[in-house]
Amino acid sequence: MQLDSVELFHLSMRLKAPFETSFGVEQDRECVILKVQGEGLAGWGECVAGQFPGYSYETAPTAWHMLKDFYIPALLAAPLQGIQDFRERIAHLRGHPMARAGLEMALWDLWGKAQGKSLKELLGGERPRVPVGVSIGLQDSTPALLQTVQGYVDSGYARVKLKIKPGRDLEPVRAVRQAFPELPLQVDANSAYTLADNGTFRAMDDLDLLMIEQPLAEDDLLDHVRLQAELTTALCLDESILSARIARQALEAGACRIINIKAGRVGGLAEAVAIHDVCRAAGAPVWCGGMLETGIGRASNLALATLPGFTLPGDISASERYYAEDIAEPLFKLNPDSTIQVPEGTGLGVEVVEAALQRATLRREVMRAG
Ligand code: NPG
Repeated sequence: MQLDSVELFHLSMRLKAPFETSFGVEQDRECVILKVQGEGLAGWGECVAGQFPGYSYETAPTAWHMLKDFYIPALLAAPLQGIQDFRERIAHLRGHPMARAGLEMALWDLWGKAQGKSLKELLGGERPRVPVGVSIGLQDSTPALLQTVQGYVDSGYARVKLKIKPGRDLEPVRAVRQAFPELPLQVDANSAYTLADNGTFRAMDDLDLLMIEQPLAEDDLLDHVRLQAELTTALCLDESILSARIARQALEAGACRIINIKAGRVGGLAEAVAIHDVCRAAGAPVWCGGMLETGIGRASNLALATLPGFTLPGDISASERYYAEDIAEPLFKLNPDSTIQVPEGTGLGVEVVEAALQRATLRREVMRAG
């Protein structure tokens, strides 16, 4: 396929409510949107690197640099034979998985449109809709948290994830469990603890949680093995799982029993599918994580979550949970059974609203082939 150009957009979008995690508060979410054009078609992708290096070392500006100076020149250097061709061209470049995943997503969208297939079909997905939950950031007080949980339960979410950090963990999580005894509930620490905090997690073992996500450092599989051995609750790894190889090793070692898959974190949808396959072979359930994506990235997450190993609800909430104005249509709505319909159209199956995109754009640049 002959490609003509790649356009980069650095966006800042105001979240409906600030989102607080153990690494900071986000009110305006930044990301980089990619538009790849060729043969009269356009493919869109979303790079999830944000404003500051809290979740990962990548930021929207570091992604911009990698895209502009390395990945896009490699892509535009020759006609594209397929996704694997792109992956091979950049395989010698170390790190920056979010930057490469954003561009790869745009290529999947373009490829799907060229083939007349949806992303779900290209990935080998099965289901027309996927089970979803909601992730709730740290709240100012326990009453505020209970109210927020109640609001999401009332709007139909059948699974809730709570963010925790040292000092804001047992008491609020216990209160939610007490108020919602039957609610499928899980917690996410975003690496904020060490093994010395094992007492906190032992106490959580009594709260009937679906899982405890990423309690310890990203590069610390060994202590996760030790912690998992002390608990009956399953540990789930997110930040630690950077590739299919690490996923296999983490499961083999017993560092976790569940894996959160984010295509952005692992360098793209192809690697995400490889992780899914490793987990499925090992009998470990997976679910699709979220990074507060716009409708572009959420369409990609929905397609990924149709693969058969995604047996747990994803962090893929309805559009209205995130932004006053999204940049893609149609908006995703929550069904009464806490699922979301997966787009059926070709590629990602969403249309970008260019006026809304422009309103959110901080800077824009076009790079052309040859
Ligand atoms: O619904 O997209 C969503 C948010 C899910 O909690 C969520 N994401 O650590 O998984 C995470 C967290 C996150 C958000 C991480 C933004 C980084 C940036």
